[in-house]
Amino acid sequence: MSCPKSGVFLLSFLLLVIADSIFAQNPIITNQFSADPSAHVFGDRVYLYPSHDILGKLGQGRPNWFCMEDYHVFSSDNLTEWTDHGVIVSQGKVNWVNPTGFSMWAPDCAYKNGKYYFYFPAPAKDTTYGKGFSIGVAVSDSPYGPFTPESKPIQNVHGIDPCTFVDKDGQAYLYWAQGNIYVAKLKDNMTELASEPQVIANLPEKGLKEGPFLFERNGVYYLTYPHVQNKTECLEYSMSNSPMGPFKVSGVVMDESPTGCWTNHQSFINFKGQWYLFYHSNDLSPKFDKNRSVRIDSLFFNADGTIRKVIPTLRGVGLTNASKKIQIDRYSRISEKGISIAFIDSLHTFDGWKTVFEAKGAWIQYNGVDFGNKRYKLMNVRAFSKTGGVLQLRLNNANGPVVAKINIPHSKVWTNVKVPISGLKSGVQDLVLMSLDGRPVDVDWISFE
Ligand code: FUB
Repeated sequence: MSCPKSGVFLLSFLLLVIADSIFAQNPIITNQFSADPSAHVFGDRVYLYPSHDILGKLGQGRPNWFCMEDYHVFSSDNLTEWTDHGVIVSQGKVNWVNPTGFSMWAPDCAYKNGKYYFYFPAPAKDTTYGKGFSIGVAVSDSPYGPFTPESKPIQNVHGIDPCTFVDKDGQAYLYWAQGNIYVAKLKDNMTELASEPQVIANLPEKGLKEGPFLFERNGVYYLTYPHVQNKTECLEYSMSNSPMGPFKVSGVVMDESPTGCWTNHQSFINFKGQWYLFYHSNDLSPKFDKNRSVRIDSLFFNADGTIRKVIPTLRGVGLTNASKKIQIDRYSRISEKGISIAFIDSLHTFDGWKTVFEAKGAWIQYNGVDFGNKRYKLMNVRAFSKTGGVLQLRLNNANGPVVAKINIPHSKVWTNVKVPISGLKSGVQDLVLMSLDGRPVDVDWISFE
């Protein structure tokens, strides 16, 4: 969904200057936990509306469960550098929400007629609106807020995981989950239903379904949803020629999490001609899967319109500028032996990861480093080695030409090592860092100047 460019985007630019910048591959948000990503293209930027998992304290919602107090919005114009615009809605500032619920679950945002509508589920303060979750709306003139919450939740809607879809004819639809997946038309004001909620039929009956996200491509409407077929949630989809169905179950977009993260949650965008899948895993909290992190990978369609399964990657999407810190632990490929990825400090996972080289010939490959037209002469390596060790930088693959030899000195602390490079071509390159002597070396990042 796109919207007219206006003064809003000038203001947006000014705000970006003061907002927080984050650079990352997968996971894309590394300054906090983030889950249930709902991504949209508004103007020439991608806006991301995730849930905000926190580690709950005693009295904050249900112990050892999801704990969410507020929502941030993030934006990017290249999918690799994200700006955190800060909190847009929090439980204490919506008068109908239980301020001790800590259950601000999966949200969504839509644009219509010059306004942005942010939809969020939360338990209400009292039972006037029914038990369990209701769904509220907050309205803004810009995609990053300020959002003003409506004083009441949407009438006749009970459940979680709202998703809004505005069709080409301007008709908006609201989808949500409550055991089944429901749909209703929205009125032009986007805050009230225009039709009775109806259960979407023909979806899998066995196993939990939640998190509906609907998008349209070439006249086909894709209803996507996490579904538990076996132990944890897969991302699945159904296709139709109408936003209200009937839908036909069509396949799996992403298999169960390889790390055992019980939930997954998805959104899809087409940005500058490429389709992307936003989803989540528990990268920054491997021992507690209710503290999740948003990821992105590229998505492709078959000629018949069906979706090709997405294999989750650490490398994620987009190019990485050669002069920035290149986190090679978010690799494209890795040798089978003698190398591993670990947290820099397992007690402070937000410090990120390192690559641990432990055998001669072990290598890691990071694709898509953009050297542009600049003539780079030096390589920086942030490394740690108690013994000292020798690494090599190659181009293209593990057998490609050597462009740098890096002697890492033995040290008790992390050290920045600078070495000359030769034979490096301009443009976009795939890089391989390899251990030449097998002595143990940890690498945090590399960069070029
Ligand atoms: O984030 C809390 C809940 O977990 C969401 O509402 C579901 O979709 C699942 O991801």
